[in-house]
Amino acid sequence: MNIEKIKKDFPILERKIGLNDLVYLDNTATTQKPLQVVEALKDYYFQHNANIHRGIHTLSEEASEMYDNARKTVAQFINAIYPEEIIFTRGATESLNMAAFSWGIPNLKKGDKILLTGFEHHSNLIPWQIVAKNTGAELKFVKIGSAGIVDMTEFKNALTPDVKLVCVAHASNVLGTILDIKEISKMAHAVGALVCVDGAQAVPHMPVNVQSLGCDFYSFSGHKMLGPTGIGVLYVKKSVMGQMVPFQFGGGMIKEVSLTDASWADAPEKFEAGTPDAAGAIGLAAAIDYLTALGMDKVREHEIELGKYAIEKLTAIEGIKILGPLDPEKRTGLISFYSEKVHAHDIASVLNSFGVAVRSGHHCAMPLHKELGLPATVRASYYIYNDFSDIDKLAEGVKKALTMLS
Ligand code: 7TS
Repeated sequence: MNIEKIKKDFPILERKIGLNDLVYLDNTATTQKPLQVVEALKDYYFQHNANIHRGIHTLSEEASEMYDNARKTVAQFINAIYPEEIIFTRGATESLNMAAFSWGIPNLKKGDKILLTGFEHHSNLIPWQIVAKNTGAELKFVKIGSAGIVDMTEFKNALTPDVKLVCVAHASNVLGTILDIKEISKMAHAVGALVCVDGAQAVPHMPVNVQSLGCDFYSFSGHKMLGPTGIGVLYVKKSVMGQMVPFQFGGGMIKEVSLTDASWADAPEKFEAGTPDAAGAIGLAAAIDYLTALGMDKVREHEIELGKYAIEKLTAIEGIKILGPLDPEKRTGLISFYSEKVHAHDIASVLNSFGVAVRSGHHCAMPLHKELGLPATVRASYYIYNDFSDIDKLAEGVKKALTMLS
């Protein structure tokens, strides 16, 4: 990948933070947006803006077609069989809440188990806590090994016949660990459980093929993959969609309405009540076109190279400990670390004074941090526009922070 050329598509990367060039290493939280995505939004709003599927005037027809095409683009990107399997949401959080409320509450009961890992993001934990409270089902957790890796034998043993749903992150937003979803789907289906995947940290970083993964639900956010904020996706396998009830009610999702009753449109409209974020979907499709032109296998290769380099640089710093697997092939594009002497927020603050943007804290994975006995960690996360010099600046900044503060 030609990183210099890619950087030119991201005007924000020319910014200064104080006197320093911006080094943006907070891509797990959100990525920056290329000109092509902003141009697609501008073109939509300035040339085609109308409410979709509601008018027969030209603009409404154009906007509707663009929105429908965006759904097809998403379906192709993750290799869903039917575009109707793609439900647009506000983001991964809303997607997971939809899976929980539309499928979990009506289909689970007392005695059923929901299986998760101990490293789930709060967005793939709390909705299931609520489902458990409302249905009497119980949550069950697969332990994470010391190297941040989930042992497949542990997973298999946890898959008792009372497990009706497995809800796991494809990649952890703290450890970086990538789970073998294909194997998990096979094992879960063998005991009759469905599989719901939180792909927020996977889809932006690696080729994802929902048919080959074999999962039943797959969620992700547009803003973590060059797209706009406020748009996300819940993929639901067609054979499972019939088991779901609508998540929200109102315009756009009905077939027939009387004063006292209503019936629902077919999916995906059934799950997209109200005026959808057409601009967001079109912006997401532009982001997907951008990533597809680069090649998702190339994106993955680039992140493995950066990961290898970042692990080398950070492990060489005395007093720094890295979380998650040390093999870059087993992790996605992020690296979390800590010092026993200097608080994560202080390291992040010193890094910021050198223009290096990272995140510090519990990264919305408080149970994992409690399990590790750490109040907070620093997380550097890289993407298509980062290069080795960004990792050098990170490592230099961390060394300076340790010298200044310990
Ligand atoms: N799942 C995972 C694994 C995530 O990392 C995130 C966001 C979400 C779900 C929720 O996505 P949202 O777009 O709906 O907010 N993770 C992070 C993070 O690690 N730092 O900021 C947001």
